[in-house]
Amino acid sequence: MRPVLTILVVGACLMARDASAQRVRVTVDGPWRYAPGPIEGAESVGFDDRAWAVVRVPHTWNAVDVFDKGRGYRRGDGWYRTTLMFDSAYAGKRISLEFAGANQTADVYLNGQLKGHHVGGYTAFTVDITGAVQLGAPNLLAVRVNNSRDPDVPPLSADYTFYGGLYRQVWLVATDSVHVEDVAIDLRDMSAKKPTVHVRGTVVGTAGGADVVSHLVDDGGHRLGDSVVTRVASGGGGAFEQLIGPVDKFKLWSPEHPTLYHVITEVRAGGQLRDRRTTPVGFRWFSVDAEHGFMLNGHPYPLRGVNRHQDRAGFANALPEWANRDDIQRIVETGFNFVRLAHYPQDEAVLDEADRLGLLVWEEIPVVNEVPASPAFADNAERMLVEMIHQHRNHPSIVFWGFMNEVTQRVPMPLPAGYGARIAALGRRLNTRAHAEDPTRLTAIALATKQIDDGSGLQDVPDVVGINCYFGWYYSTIDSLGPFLDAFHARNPTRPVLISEYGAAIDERIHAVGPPHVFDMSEEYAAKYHEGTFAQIADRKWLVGSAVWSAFDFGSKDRDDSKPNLNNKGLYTFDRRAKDLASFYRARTGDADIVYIASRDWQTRIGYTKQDRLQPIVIYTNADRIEIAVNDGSPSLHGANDGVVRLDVRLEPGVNDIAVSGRGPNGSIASDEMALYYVDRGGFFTDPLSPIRSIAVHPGSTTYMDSSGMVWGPDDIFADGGRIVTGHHRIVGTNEDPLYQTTREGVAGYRFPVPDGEYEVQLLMTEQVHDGSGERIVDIDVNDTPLATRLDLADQYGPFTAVERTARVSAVGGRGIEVRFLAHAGETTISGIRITRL
Ligand code: GCB
Repeated sequence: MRPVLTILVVGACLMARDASAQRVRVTVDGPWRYAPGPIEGAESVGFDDRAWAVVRVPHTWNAVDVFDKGRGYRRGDGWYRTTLMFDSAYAGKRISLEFAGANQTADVYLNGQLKGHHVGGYTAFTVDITGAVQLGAPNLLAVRVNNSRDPDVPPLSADYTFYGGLYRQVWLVATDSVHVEDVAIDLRDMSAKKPTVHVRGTVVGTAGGADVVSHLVDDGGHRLGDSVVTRVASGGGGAFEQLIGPVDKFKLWSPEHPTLYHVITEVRAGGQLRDRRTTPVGFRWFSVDAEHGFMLNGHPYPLRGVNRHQDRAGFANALPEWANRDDIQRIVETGFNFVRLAHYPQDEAVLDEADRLGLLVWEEIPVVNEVPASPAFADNAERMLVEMIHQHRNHPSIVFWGFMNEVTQRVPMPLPAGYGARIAALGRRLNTRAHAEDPTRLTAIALATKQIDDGSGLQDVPDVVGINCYFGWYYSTIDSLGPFLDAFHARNPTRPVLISEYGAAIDERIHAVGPPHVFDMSEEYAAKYHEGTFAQIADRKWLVGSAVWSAFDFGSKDRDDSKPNLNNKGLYTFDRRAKDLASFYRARTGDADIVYIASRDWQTRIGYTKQDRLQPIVIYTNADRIEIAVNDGSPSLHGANDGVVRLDVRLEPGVNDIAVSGRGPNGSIASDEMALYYVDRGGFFTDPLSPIRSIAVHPGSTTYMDSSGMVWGPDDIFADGGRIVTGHHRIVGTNEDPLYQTTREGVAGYRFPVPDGEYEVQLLMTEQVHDGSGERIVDIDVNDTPLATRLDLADQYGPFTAVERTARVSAVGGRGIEVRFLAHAGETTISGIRITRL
């Protein structure tokens, strides 16, 4: 017999004391069954789904394929089925399903009947199933989700992955038939500090009329004020409107003190309490202008923030609630007061946490890059905007509604006539609608620097224009940001401007030896970029604020960086480990006293000579000066420059204890200590008994730590000729892409002056220049042992494929190890050499 999968929604809960006022809101945890579609008849009750996978919702079907080395990912149908049981306590209740997010269209069937359809992957939707539920019998819930590209549905293209699935919670909600359908709260006379809380909403099911009253309470449940009782007449639309206040004793809400109050709205009918809805309230007001930037509660308050994409290692976009909350906690702990939820509405838990922890929010709809002329696209965008505002407007953390990102950057060619004007017209339409839906928030869009002053007029549409600035990364130099901003400000003196994005790749495994270079992907270049960029931002008090791109590494299928399929500009890795650079912001924007040795990502240093023992370290701090002690040496004093102390310390082979301390702005002594490991590879070349058994080198001026902990250092001291070629193409057959992305082309050979003995020599190669056969043909030998004869990487393995060749060789007569290359066609190439003494 086929087991019935039941959801046990406990009837007793509905029958509790205040039976009728009790709302039930529980997750539909399944088990769910899932199968990739399309599947004929999957919505019907008699359909046999026993062969389907058992999954948990939230779920995405793209958790694996978006991270593989192939291009593209599955976009199409996916079916979910589960069974719901309702006991007699549900009789007469209004029962609905709330889908917090399904990417990107969904059809919801109960017992074979289509009960709801939703378009758009990032806003929630509710499906009323009251009439279709059978009490005391299994109810089959089937949901078809589809994440195909639909030219009428934003987003069409963007630098992030459009994972498909029922990827946010599904909630079962049961209420009395008389209940509060929605509530919207805004504050009046806030800036006079005598606020009145304005409560609007609708009550449904009021056949015999109902009474509505709202109370304002603090955290401890104490009442600060009540509305009068409003009679909602039967037969009307059920709308009510109430005032509470003026409230005179209250605490302001701010990131420093996020004091929350609640409005409790109660409905009575037939002499009974039927429903109770709780809505958060934070007493704050804000404004922007082009002179003072952002003002919170009457004071200039520069927004210092990050952008957040929602996906995370191990979950993709199918996050449990805690993971959404955890991200907000991390952002706050890193010292930020602002987040831009890029590039789409995010989970309710994110906003709840932002309210609770005090994080100001820009939330936006996914109108990114491509905007087709289709009226349906524009209608969908507007509907998403309205859904986002209705769903999240009661969160005091939200200050900006955003509606476009870089929409005129990737334009179709040839440019259709009137293209810019059409996009600006859509911008005006969305801007007007956002203000009409919510006059209490400001509007914002983000433009790329080259879209500024493009004549479309788009930049003048929203209240705040965001500019995504990548000076010193995608273009120009780090120092050009300030002059660019000043020129824009001079031309547009009344335009409030926010730096909606700035960032650079931060690969925590890659470290620059010597001066870092743009696109070497090292954390050192990123440090230079962030330190330089932030200093220019902080100097310009007229800016509304700034947001780092981005808080966390995030999925972007087909992006070829040092971490394929990811955008690695996060201050945290995809699995939420803080990169050292996160602490730069703790020092620059956080409140707590901090001294941090920024070498957690570069704990193992290597070198060959005594000079190499002098190693750079960076300290991030908000103390003016700090003391540093290395091992048993006496401490030295160093002044901090804009939160940064940079110096060279002399390390001993082995473990080195570094201790730093300094008095922070709050007066406390902050301190930090860590061990740095120095591996003296010199011994490998001088002492056959050295504990150093392996060395590894690769072309370029960085070190790279692979997943086994081996540090690959620059190869230049061993190489004979050649030039460095770096690309960022994904490499098939390895997880160590950066090792293969840089090659030495045209190298004649290498000499490693090792002592006599037996060695294993491993060569890493890839073809990143040619794609045809016969274009590069090479022989390689190691101490006369042929390792490759007429090797044609493109022909034999295909381009961008990791190739490894290993030889065992003897070093005799003081010859060391010699690797010789001979090209029959094209040039020689090499990506890395590892040598192990046997
Ligand atoms: C941008 C986009 C964002 C990208 C980012 C980048 O300007 O708005 O979606 O991910 O640049 O890293 O290139």
